[in-house]
Amino acid sequence: MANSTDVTLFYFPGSYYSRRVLLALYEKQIAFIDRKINILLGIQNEDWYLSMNPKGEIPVLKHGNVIVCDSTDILEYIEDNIPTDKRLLPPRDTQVGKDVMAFCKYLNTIVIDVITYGIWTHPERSPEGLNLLLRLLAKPKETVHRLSSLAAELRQKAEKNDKFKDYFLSKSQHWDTFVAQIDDTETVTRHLDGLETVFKRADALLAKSKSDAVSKSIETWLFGESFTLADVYMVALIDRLNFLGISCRYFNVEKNPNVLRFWKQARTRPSFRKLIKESRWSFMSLVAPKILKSTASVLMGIAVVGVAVGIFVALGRT
Ligand SMILES: N[C@@H](CCC(=O)N[C@@H](CS)C(=O)NCC(=O)O)C(=O)O
Repeated sequence: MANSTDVTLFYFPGSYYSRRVLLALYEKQIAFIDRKINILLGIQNEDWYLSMNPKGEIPVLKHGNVIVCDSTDILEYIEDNIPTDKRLLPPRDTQVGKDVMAFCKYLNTIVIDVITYGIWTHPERSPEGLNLLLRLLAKPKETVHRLSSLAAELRQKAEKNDKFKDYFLSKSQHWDTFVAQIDDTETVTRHLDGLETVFKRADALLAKSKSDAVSKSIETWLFGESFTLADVYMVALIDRLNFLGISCRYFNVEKNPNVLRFWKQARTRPSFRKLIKESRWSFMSLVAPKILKSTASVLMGIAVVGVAVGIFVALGRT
């Protein structure tokens, strides 16, 4: 591991953008101080966090005294300022460097939040069925309700917090618009359909790098034989679609088979294995209180009914 004890990552294990950064850090074997920010509890809206990232978003990377927000900027910063033997971004003045950057930019146009919550709140849109964890959390109506009340809570915070008033107001407006978007089937369908082109393009790139390879047995990626930032972005995308149970729509043995080969290869990488292993447990520890809370209310309900029936039966006997 690179000696990078002055690197701290503020992130949430299940977050799409955090996972890109985690993958890159694992690929480059950069050690870092782990600061999980539970966005389900709104920690990103606390004053200390907003002073670091005025957008109230994760991930954030702190390197010494330097604070970098936004996954794309973080990934580029790591490449330029935390050197290791492994580069994920070929020099920017080469054609391949430009191609990698352009493809990352293209993948950044995907509105992953609308896709994620669009499926989460309407699980019937997922052909493979939601991941078990999401099923435990996905109470469609409750989620829409929670997002709407989140907007109201943020408006209240705006009244009480002068320093970050504008932030809270704009975020509450964001959630209002967002709820309308994910509730609108046409909007979600448009975003889901848009992914068809992304996967077609990725498949064509993967087919080309395979045919350009000197040996057919060599592993190839989006832009040749090296695993690059473009691959990091693509892995994070497929990982998310897989979690939502919708990846089979975009690639399988017949449709975009080069993406299927890519995904099989990617899953065997130590960085991806580590991502899955680490995030499974840390994600569970963050969402477990919520699951336990809902399970506890069910158990409590059963207990109350049980006691009531017991009293009823006992009274009947006397
Ligand atoms: N453009 C940003 C997007 C970051 C982002 O949207 N993060 C989400 C989690 S995946 C977040 O912090 N959500 C919490 C909130 O907005 O309150 C990036 O690339 O890092």
